[in-house]
Amino acid sequence: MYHVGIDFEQIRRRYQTLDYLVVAQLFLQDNFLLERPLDPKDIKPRLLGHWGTCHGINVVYSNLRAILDNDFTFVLGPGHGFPALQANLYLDGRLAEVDERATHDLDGLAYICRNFSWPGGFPSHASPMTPDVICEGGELGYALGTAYGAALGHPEKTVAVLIGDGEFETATALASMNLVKLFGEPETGKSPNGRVLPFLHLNGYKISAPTIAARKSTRELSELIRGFGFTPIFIDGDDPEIFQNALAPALAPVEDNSTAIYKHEFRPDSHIRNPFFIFKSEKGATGPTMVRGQKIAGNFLAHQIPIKNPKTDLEELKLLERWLKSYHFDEVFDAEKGFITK
Ligand SMILES: Cc1ncc(C[n+]2csc(CCOP(=O)(O)OP(=O)(O)O)c2C)c(N)n1
Ligand SMILES: [Mg+2]
Repeated sequence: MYHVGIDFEQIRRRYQTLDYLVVAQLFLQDNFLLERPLDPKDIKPRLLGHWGTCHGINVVYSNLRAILDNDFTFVLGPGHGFPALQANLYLDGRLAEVDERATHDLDGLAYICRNFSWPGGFPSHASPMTPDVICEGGELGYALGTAYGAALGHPEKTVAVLIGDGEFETATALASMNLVKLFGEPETGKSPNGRVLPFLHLNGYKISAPTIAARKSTRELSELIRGFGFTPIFIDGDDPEIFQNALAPALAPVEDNSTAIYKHEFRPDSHIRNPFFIFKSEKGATGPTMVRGQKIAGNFLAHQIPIKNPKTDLEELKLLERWLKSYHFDEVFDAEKGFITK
């Protein structure tokens, strides 16, 4: 009953498009559609950005978009994943509302890619120039507190917030977990506050080490989160159907369930109080798995630029080309017409 109108395949295609846009921003200064074989001169002279968190951001954002349409505020803790946020804002036309150069044709695509992490262009992190941003995420820790602040006194608002598992080790993020107890139950319609939907991005790694949350058993993590007053909901991997199945019951308005169901909270379809999603995903998923004998995806080495020398090393250039092609961007974007489908 929850899935009327939700096209899982479309969500999956959206991930691919967004992931391509991320990789193109990170690496390319030309040949954005791979109309000819990738050449060293197509690669930016200085590669500066963060890949590892991006697919996960695209997954969470895309699934929220599918179920909530535009009716939510998104707070991004890992602001270093800016290319993913930018890809979503570009694809949805939100960027073009504030920057007329971000068109949905080749010029617009070139504009966002060339100017990512570029002097005078877009910063490498989310920033005040990013539409709708209320938390930069450059200094980790403030995402959850910011989300509660945004929902305070706004019962009409739904604020989704993505917290990195590294960020989850900061004192600020952990202290902000207590805010749930000050917020009442917005879902019942009896609170003056909006709804906060936290997502812990359990990708296992921070900059150069595994995270503490990833070292906990499911039970330990679950009990920790429950102890703060949330209902933990685990989402394992990026399958849109699994993701939507986790989201839908937690987002169902209370009035969809009867008061009787609400009172019997052990009934399987009962209203879920203060959901807290734990989204388990591989760091650097959909990117290169091995580079020069080193494990990249599912490792801390996926955090920043996973292929370091594509401009000077032909083998790495080919690897990057294969990676870009794996997203089949030519099926959604035409050199003359721009986006054919989204
Ligand atoms: C307070 C603070 N400490 C350290 C850093 C440096 N830093 C930038 S990204 C990062 C790793 C973040 O890991 P996580 O939150 O798990 O994000 P993800 O794995 O999704 O990239 C760190 C430690 C920072 N930005 N802010
Ligand atoms: Mg992490």
